[in-house]
Amino acid sequence: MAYDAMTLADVVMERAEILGAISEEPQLLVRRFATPTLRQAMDTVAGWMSDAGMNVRRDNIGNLIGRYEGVLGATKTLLLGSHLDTVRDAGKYDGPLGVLVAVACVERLQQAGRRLPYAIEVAAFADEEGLRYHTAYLGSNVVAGRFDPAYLTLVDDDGITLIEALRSYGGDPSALAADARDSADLLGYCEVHIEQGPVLEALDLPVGIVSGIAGQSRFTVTWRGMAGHAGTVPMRLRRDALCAAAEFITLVEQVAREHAGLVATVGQIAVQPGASNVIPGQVTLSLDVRHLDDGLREQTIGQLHAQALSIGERRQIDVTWGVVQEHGSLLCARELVALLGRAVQAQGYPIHELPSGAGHDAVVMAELGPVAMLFVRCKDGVSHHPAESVAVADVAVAIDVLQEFLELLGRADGR
Ligand code: HGY
Ligand code: MN
Ligand code: MN
Repeated sequence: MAYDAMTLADVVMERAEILGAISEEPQLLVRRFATPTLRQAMDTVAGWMSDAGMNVRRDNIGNLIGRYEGVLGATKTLLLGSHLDTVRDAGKYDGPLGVLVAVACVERLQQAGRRLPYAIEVAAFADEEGLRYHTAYLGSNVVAGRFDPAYLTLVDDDGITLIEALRSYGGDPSALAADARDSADLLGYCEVHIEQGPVLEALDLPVGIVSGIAGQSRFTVTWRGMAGHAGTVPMRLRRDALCAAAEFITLVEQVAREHAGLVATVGQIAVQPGASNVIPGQVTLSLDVRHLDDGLREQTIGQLHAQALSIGERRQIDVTWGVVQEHGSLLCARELVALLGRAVQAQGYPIHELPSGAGHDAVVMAELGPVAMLFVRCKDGVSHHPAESVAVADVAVAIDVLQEFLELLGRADGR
């Protein structure tokens, strides 16, 4: 097989189709943490990694890590990768593209019989989205030594705790701390990912370089009122939890619209008891707030929290505000951004830097060392949706850019 970028890009697209068919549900793509479906996807990628000359291992949270040795005596390692778990009704490329492009670059090295002055490890992370347990980055947190054992008691929608899910997946919860990666040999981490936004398409650019990743805060907000008969309780005597939550949800949108770059989303809501003839007694909703400026994000959260309590007081609804997870914003490492820029220019494209509103495993991998990300144009900027798509020609550009980045890193400071 020729190993020019277009051929490799065709292989990446074929493999993305194969992974896109590995789902927990037949009608839509969903692949959650610690499920047999995720294991099937990991096993599939493990085969491709082995074919590319990589030694493959798995850790106890379910990450898959392929390693391609450097030249004899190489002492450093560069981490590449992304995630294989998905959101619900997902697209095929959010996560898998980064893993497959990284494997393609190793494949090209192997076919050329080449080794770099450092080793390459490609990580397929087991849980970036947090769909099952609502805490993003479970996989990369273990690699970075940031896994919080309290997560083990989290319960999914089927009442299965994380520790039970892990055990049935074949992981050893007591070994998670030992799976943390020593950072002494790391040159850094670089992730290729679809942009999940409209900027590159508007600029007619195939790739862009990520300048930074917006901080994000996730909450669970619970509204407790009083259930009652929909036909007999007069409106003035009601403590309707859903009406209180609805007032808050429209406020979330209104506040987010007040600041450029601020986004706030209520993506999940559960109503109890959930009968059409019963006044809702309890509502639980998710809240996701993001901005590149941590101060503005924190100020917004304080404002929304105070307004939730005020709505609750006025409506005699008990409001509880639970923090699920918070990550500060991250600036990508300038030295790696510069190398990526040279790699982009070497392919004949202008450098365009842009921030990421989406979170990525790179946020956590920054605990271990310098990180960089390369964005790939995606059609209409659509993501977290089955219409998510990339052009094979743009994937070919990403492969060539990453390959050039690997070479430049190998030549950097006389490695
Ligand atoms: O939610 C995010 O930003 C990412 O897709 N996990
Ligand atoms: Mn992603
Ligand atoms: Mn995502």
